[in-house]
Amino acid sequence: MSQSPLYIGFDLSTQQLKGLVVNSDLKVVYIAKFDFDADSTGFPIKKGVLTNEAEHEVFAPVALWLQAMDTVLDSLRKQGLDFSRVKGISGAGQQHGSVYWGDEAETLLHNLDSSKSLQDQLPAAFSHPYSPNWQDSSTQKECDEFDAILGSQENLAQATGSKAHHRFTGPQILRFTRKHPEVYKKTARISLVSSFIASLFLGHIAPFDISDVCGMNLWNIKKGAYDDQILKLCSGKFEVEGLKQKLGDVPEDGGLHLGSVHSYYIKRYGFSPDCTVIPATGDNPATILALPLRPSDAMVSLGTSTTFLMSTPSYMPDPATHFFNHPTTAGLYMFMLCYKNGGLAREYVRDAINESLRDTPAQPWANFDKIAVETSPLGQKNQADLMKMGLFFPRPEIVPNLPSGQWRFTYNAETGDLQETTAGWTAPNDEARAIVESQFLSLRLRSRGLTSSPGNGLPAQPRRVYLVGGGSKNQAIAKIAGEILGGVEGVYKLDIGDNACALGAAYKAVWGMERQPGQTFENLIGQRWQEEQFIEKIADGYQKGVFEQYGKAVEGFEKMENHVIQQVLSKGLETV
Ligand code: XUL
Repeated sequence: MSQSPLYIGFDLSTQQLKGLVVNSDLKVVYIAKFDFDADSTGFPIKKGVLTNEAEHEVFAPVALWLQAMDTVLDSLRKQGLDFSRVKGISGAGQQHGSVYWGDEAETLLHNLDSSKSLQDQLPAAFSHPYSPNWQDSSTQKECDEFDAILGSQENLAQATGSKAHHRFTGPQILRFTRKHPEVYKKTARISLVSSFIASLFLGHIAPFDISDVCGMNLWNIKKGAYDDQILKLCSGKFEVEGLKQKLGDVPEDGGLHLGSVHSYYIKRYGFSPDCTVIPATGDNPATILALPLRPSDAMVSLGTSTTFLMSTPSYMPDPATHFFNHPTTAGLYMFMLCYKNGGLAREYVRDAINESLRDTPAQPWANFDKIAVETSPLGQKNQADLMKMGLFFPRPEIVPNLPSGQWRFTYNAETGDLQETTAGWTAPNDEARAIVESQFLSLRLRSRGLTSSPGNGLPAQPRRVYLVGGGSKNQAIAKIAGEILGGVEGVYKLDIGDNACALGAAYKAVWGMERQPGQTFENLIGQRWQEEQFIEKIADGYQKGVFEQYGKAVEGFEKMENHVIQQVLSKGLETV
């Protein structure tokens, strides 16, 4: 058996912990999973979390993650992994979650006893047994204070990459100082889920990752430092210096060697003493590391909700979007759009179509797809027709901030006239194309300033569009995605199942350990990535004429959103 090096990427997400092992050629050689609901014992969790509905709190027991780590390491051993070959470890953590360590944490981590499990030894290291989860929405008051501290949401977004969000760690910490002041006082350090993973392997508390720190509303991205005014707010009635110590420094290099794996892992699992811990990052930043994503490439995750990720040299924050430092490459940023709606909205239309046809096809999307593809773009049979467009939100939306609802319009691209009307709409058939268009027009609207012309006189657009997640199998969606977003090289399906975050983390470890001085992640991974194994072109991207027509529709779409926002504001409807 070859002794070539191996690398582990852990993905600590909401519902499971995964450990995925790759070799230097990026080939996956082992995977172990621990499903929190199905495999854990002793935690009354549901979908990985506990809730306190009265206060809109969602949180996870940290000891559950220790049990998961013990089991995943055991499972890798049982599968035959020779841990002595593992040269690097990194991870991906659900973003925004925070872990509160007590005074004894460093000592307990340092003195880990290899005859015992992590779960046996570390629960006493935490000042608080729970980690607030990204689904928590208990921090409205704190978000209002964060949004106001620099004068406006726009200013907060300019400084930290995002306006205040319930789930972001800064507002969560401020609420923690108020709800648990005694515990906060006893808290020596605060980790993100990502730096918690690194801390377990280092045997002392690891610093925050340069990308994941941007999910806190505390880090001034342009200055490359915490924002003093915001930290002051976040420390509540406590000393700001105390908070600074709890947060710690943030190294800039995402491939930094944080240190060797703690002797606990050497003795208990046979890790090599030169196995090195590389900063773990957030799950979304790790996702863009699952392939050598180039600036101007876009990734669209079509799950229950839609997420759009791009690597870009431009920093153009806006309250509706997120910017993070790129997890590996200084000078680049990760742009993210995180919708609440997505798959569910498409499924409602799919079901309405099947019902209207009194059909239950073996392939439930067959009718939806056929109708969506047969309908002409924007429902225009010819250029003189009005464009049909709408918003379809079965759940309250945050991009933009609107309550649940459906709104249908017609738009005259020549005169700019926009009318809220269902006249001319044939429901539900016209909605098949309209709903997919609505979702992709929103992506184009919000990412259009970040793309540039690929040359040859072509308009600004992504180079490639990669689709991931459940909806990426759908050819009709892929076709419409290409027509709206463009993509000079086309639309691709990225076939890595649900392993994107763990793969990205493992690749980060490969890069951290094997890079030549100055070699970027994109360069190293690009040289080794066998794209034919992972991606398949499923639709054309840029199509002259259609792309430009959708460009006009984006103007109408923006007008439509603003119209609905004004309407909602004037009616005083509650948003999220
Ligand atoms: C991103 C976010 C979620 C979590 C999921 O801002 O809150 O995508 O990272 O784990």
